[in-house]
Amino acid sequence: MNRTASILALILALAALFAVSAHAGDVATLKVVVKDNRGLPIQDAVVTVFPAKAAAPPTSFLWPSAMGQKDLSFVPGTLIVPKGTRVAFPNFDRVRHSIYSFSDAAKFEISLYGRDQTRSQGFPIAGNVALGCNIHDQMRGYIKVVDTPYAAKTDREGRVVLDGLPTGAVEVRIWHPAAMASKNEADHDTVLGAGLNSRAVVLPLRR
Ligand SMILES: [Cu+2]
Repeated sequence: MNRTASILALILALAALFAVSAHAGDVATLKVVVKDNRGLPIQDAVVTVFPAKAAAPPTSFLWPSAMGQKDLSFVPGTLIVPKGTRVAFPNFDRVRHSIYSFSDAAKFEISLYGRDQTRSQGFPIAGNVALGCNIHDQMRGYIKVVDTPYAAKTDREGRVVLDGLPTGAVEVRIWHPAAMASKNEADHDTVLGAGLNSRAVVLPLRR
C-alpha cells in the first residue's frame, strides 16, 4: 500500500468509527424497576415513554394482540396494544363468556360465545380499558391502548427494559390498575443519556 492509500484507509476507518459512536450517542436504553410503598416489586405495571419529540405511533408489538379466556381468567391479564388495534378474544374454556367494558377508551359488550370460538374488538382510542365478564364476576382483565412505540409491562421483579429510545427529555408513565394516582397512572419526567439509564420508581398501591 502506498502512503496516500494508507492515509485514505486511516481516514475511512476513523470516519466509520465516528459514525458508529455518533449513532450510539443518540440511543438510550431505559431500565425501570417499579416497587410499591412496602418495597415489594409490582408485576404487570405498564411503563410507557413519551420523548419530547413525539415518536411515530407503533403499528405492532412483539407479542400477539390477543386476550384469551382460560380457566375463568383473562390471559395475559394485562395486554398492551397500539391504538387502532383489533384485539382477538379467543375462548379456551368449556364454558361461555360475555366480555364487556365500561371504560371511556372503549365501551362495548360481546354476547355469549363458547369454547374454541373467538370474537374481536377494535380499540381506536388510547387509554385504559378494564374488562369484565357478564357471567363470571371475578374475571378482570386490562388492555392498555397506547400511542407510543415505547411500552412494556414489568416482570415478576417489577422490572422493564425499553431499548432504542432517543436521548434527552422524556416523560415516563407507569400504570397499574391498583395505583393510587389519577387514572391509576403516575408520571415522571426524566432526561435520558446515551446507553443504559436505570430508574427506581415507587408506585403506591391500593390494597
Ligand atoms: Cu366468563
